[in-house]
Amino acid sequence: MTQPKHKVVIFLGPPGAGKGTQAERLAREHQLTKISTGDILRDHVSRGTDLGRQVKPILDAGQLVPDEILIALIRDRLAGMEPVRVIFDGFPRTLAQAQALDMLLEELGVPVSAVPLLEVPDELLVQRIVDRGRQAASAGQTPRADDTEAVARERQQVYREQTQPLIDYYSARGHLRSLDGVGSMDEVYNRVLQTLR
Ligand code: B4P
Repeated sequence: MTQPKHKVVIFLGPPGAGKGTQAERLAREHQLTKISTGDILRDHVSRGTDLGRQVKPILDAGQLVPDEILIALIRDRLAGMEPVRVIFDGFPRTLAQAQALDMLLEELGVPVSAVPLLEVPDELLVQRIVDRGRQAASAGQTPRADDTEAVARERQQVYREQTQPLIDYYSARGHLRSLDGVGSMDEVYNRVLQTLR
């Protein structure tokens, strides 16, 4: 089967829903480039760049980094990409970001392929994030500063206020594919594949 030239998959879902986990495997198995804004920002923080110093307190507090910064980062990532075969993990997170992404894709003449939405109950989300923090600490690694219960709850609140409106945005455009994000990573991955068929 020939693969479509361009592919743009946008993972939506609350913090800890498993966007990064699923996007990673999908990218690996389907020759797509994963663009994770969380990873890009954390990389800047760990390298101590100007941007990293600017965004560190925002990440640590579980708030969103200003739209202009994220939009510029994504514009840079997409520049010169041919064909455009990407999975967005963590972007867009606001309506302004979604509109900017639509404009960038329109300039490139590339349509959105699908927007899988991972649905997971709030308590399980907090549990996953807190578990990740504990596992990192017990493995002798430095846990993410935002992987604490208090910051996880703050991130849920930010999601509800600023990112949840994107569900209607992509639903109105016919791109949204809701799926159950509860179950083993393999089970969820199989559901992701079904939504993309
Ligand atoms: P992200 O890095 O996107 O953090 P996340 O929402 O926690 O990730 P995700 O939902 O992908 O969960 P994951 O797969 O890791 O953002 C961090 C911060 O960066 C934001 O708070 C913000 O400050 C900033 N930022 C990023 N993008 C931005 C933007 N566009 N605009 C403004 N600011 C932005 O999974 C979580 C845990 O669950 C893992 O431990 C995983 O192992 C586990 N898990 C996954 N699937 C599971 C399953 N099926 N069963 C059990 N556990 C599972």
